Amino acid sequence: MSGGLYLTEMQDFDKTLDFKRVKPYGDTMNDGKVQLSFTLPVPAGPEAIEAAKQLIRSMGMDNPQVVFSKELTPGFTFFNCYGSLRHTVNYTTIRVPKVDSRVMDMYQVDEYIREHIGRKLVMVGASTGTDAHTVGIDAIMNMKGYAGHYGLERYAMIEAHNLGSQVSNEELIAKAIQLEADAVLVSQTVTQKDIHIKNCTELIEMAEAEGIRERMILVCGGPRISHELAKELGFDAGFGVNTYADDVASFVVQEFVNRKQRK
Ligand code: B12
Repeated sequence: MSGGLYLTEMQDFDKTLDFKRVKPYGDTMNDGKVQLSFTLPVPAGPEAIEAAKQLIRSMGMDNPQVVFSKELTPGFTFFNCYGSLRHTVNYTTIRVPKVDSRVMDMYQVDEYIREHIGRKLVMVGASTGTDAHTVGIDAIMNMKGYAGHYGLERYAMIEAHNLGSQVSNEELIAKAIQLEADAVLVSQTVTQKDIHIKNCTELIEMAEAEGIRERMILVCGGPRISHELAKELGFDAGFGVNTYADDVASFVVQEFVNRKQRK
């Protein structure tokens, strides 16, 4: 179902729904109900509960309710609360930059490569810099894949090389040149002190200095990576949480073919 059609059907379903003034939904449309939990560094008791309620009001919520509170350790209280949010959001004006490609499954990607490219595509991936997190890049590349989606190593028409974690940008670029990679996949999980920005910027600068930037499709991914950020940093695409190999492979193969057609 297309997005526009879906919105119309939703408004037919409930006439009080206004996509220009959307509120959280609990029991009834526009009730604004929000559930939230937090900890305050104060002793448990009636004063703690009142403090939590006052905070919820100052967050823009009416009818604050503390439905559960418990001392975590002396001097700290945990709360589960409800409130009705006064704020609304204009959903109709929201535009989020997204990777622009048709998502295909593994079999369709392999078939697309056979038909439009006629040879295996080489993809080299790594978690770079000091980043030791491997689970993200493995989810995309390892044969067994992630959440029921096979990884790139399983694709018949993709030659996937997973270099693992803590790979320096020099090492990744050298390997990409040696393997004549068509795509380089960078994973960044740690973002403390903006280390991911430094890592990614350095990679792009090195790729440009080596004269390979235009020859390769550069993709970045990680839980705090958005397509918008990746583009700003000089990558061709960025992928965040809940990405599967299908998404990445689909983007790379279509971008590869589009580039050939533009030449
Ligand atoms: C497991 C884990 C570890 C393990 C890693 C083991 C391993 N072999 O990977 C260990 C214990 C080693 C570890 C260490 C550290 N960790 Co840690 N870790 C985690 C944890 C719990 C889960 C991460 C994970 O595996 N997620 C599951 C995967 C599947 O999800 P994902 O990474 O988001 O990947 C998906 C997408 O992002 C995307 N994707 C990811 N990469 C790529 C690449 C491409 C090309 C594409 C297309 C897509 C893509 O696709 C994936 C699948 O959908 C998170 C907290 C959390 N719950 O997320 C903290 C977390 C990431 N760690 C954190 C920290 C701080 C650290 C340490 C610095 C702690 C310390 N002080 O020592 C060290 C870092 C060491 C280092 N040098 O990097 C912080 C990061 C905070 C930040 N914003 O920087 C987190 C968020 C915990 C926290 N809340 O503080 N960690």
